[in-house]
Amino acid sequence: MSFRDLRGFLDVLKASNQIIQIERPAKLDLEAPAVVQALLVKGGPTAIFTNPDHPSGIPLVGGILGSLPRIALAMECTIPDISNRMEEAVANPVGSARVTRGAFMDHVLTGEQVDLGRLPIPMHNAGDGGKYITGGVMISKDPQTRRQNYGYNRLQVQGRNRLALMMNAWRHINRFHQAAEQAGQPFPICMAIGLDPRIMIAAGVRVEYDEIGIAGALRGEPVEVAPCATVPLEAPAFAEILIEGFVVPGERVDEGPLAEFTGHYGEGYRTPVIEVTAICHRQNPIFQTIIPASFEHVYIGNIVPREPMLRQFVSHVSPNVKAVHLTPYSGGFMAVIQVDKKNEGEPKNVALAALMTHVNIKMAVIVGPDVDIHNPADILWALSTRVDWSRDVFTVPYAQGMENDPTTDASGRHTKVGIDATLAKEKAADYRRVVYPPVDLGQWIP
Ligand SMILES: Cc1cc2nc3c(=O)[nH]c(=O)nc-3n(C[C@H](O)[C@H](O)[C@H](O)COP(=O)(O)O)c2cc1C
Ligand SMILES: [Mn+2]
Repeated sequence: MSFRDLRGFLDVLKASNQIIQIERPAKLDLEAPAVVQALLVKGGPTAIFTNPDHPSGIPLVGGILGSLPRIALAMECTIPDISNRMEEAVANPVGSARVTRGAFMDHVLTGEQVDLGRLPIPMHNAGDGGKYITGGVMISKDPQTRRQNYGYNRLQVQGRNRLALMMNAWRHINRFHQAAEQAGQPFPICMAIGLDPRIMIAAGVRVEYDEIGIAGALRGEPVEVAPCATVPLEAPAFAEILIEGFVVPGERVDEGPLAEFTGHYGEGYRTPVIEVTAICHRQNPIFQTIIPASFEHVYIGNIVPREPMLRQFVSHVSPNVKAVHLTPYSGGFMAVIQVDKKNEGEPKNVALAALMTHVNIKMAVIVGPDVDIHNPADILWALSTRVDWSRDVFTVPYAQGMENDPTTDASGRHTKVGIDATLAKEKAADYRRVVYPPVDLGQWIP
């Protein structure tokens, strides 16, 4: 079943029992987002709300890429193959294909018609600073090279046609915006909402070229892009909704807080402001959101883009690495590596390599080939039964960490830890793992 847009992927999810349609009216603020979050924590399907309490009648969907089975469906591969597919796509980008008219041009609202209140933009959590667009992909352009960039920036509604734009210092869009602002130029942006999930996966990656090429590689053919209505940018032709506008030079506004991927609230920011010039949408659009601080947030931003790098680093020190995983419930701070060790010291070397892969990786757990790295219970079992805590653990004090991690000091440093949770070789004969045969429960439970 092939797909080229969010609608097509929703059909794939339906066919795989990965989405349920909720017709019962749900409150847009706090209620529908809490239901999506509860589904993500439970595992299993996510939900599309056909009746969120909003006058537009636009359905709300979330959690699309919030589980490994759904990510595998989006990437058309098996779960163990996700990091291979990603590595290949990043190494072999496929340029986009320009079409003259995007489907989003069906309805173009400009001038006085621009009103963000027309869209079902939720307040996700009572601790959030307001209504936020979190599930869209931000498109901008390097004023020097003219290449486009895809990334994520949360947008806080500040009025009918104004949005606060949060950009971390090291983002590509931040560099482009600084150049425009220094020249006193309004900076054009386009927020595309409701996309082919491969575009969403691509936008989470950091590369020095236009990320749409990664989406093309995952698709196996170029992604169609079309000119925006009011800004000099190109957007995915089959996006459900576009919000176009310009960042006003010199202006700043109070923004936040919003649940961060670490599972904690961060401080508020002073951020630039977007003046919206157009809202474009397809016939019967669908509004997509990402629950802030959810597994989906972490999978897109911290896991899928980084697992290929993690595998490269640990495979460099050991040919016996079988699989790697960054875990969603750890905010991507914990790496779990499965090794079929040939030497007793090998797991520690693998842990050292894992901790070097990315500044965010704070904890490396090495397990044996009999441990399912996608099952938290299995990992905790290995930690509980196979670790001798004074021999099998090493710490690296004062290493650079991710500054939003609550354990970091004022300069962003904290202690990293490596744990050898493999069974000691001399114990292997005496401590065989208890295993029951796999069962297809579908055959036993109606
Ligand atoms: C759901 C989600 C929300 C994000 N929100 C923001 C944000 O508000 N500001 C920001 O600077 N980065 C945010 N990020 C991180 C980056 O935008 C993202 O990782 C991207 O790869 C950066 O693109 P770049 O390398 O082109 O700069 C978010 C990531 C995700 C997945
Ligand atoms: Mn980029």
